[in-house]
Amino acid sequence: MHYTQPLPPNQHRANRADEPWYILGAGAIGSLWACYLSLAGHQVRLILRDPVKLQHFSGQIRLSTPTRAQTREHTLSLQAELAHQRAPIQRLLVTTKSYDTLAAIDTISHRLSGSSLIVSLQNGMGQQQQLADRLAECAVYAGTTTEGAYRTPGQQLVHAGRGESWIGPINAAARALGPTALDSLWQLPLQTGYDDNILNRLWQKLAINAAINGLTAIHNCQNGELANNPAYLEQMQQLCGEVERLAAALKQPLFDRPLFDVALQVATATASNYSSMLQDVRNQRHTEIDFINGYICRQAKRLGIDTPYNQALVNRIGDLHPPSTEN
Ligand code: KPL
Repeated sequence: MHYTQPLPPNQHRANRADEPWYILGAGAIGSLWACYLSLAGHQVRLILRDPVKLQHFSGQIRLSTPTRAQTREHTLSLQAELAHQRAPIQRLLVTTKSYDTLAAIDTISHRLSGSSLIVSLQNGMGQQQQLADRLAECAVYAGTTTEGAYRTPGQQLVHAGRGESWIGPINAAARALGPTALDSLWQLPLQTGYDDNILNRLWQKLAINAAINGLTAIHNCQNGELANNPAYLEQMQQLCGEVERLAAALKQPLFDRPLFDVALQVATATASNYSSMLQDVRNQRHTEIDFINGYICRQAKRLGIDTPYNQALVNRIGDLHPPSTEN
């Protein structure tokens, strides 16, 4: 990871709190944050890359939040625009798929400056560092979330599962600004914390995704089915062992108990979920395999560690749907 010295604060910074939040990647997670930011009174603008999508965007998102007692419904009016606009972007949430990050950022780079705040909230690993390198003059934060959200065919956004999110700095400019620059995110009614050592959180999520997502995709099953099938459990055990060996070699702490136990607990707690990778495969979209198990394999190769189970999974998923590859 490259760290750079922060630029001196400039006049834009003082007024950043009034600036709109731009959302790059208006999938379920991006739309969820867009809705909560809008409900909290912030200006929000979705950045769409495709003129057809912009044409079809109704200008509203219907957010449905089921709780045990009732389902709350909100209809939010949101603005959307194309990337090539010129208005400067001071606050940006990046929620694209991991493999799309740099291409998406390139479409708006002319709107970013040394006073822009960037927050990546994505699965996978590698793209956050690429973002920090590409936008070294901006304050770049990265985060991870277990909030569950999906869109229905009727364009409703369902906030299906309450999770937690962690955000922290990944370059020197963000480290210098610290958490207060992101006050608007902490004030949302979502469980979100600031962690200076965000890399650790990213690794924990990466390890869990490496143990669950690809397996559910090749076996075409819900997360909970992994826990009930001895053959799947054996594969999960092997994947976890390889990830743990790599983490140990990198001196990257994971959990205070075996990864397999944690992954099993997550698979059981999210038993009825279809993992994001299975959803991608079913919808014939690119998967994030290259930024999850693929990342593990690339790092392991650098250190001469064998990861046959992770590599086999990358190959199998590649056969199902070619991943969008990154270095
Ligand atoms: O993060 C997930 C994903 O599907 O991407 C898990 C934790 C596996 C839940 O489905």
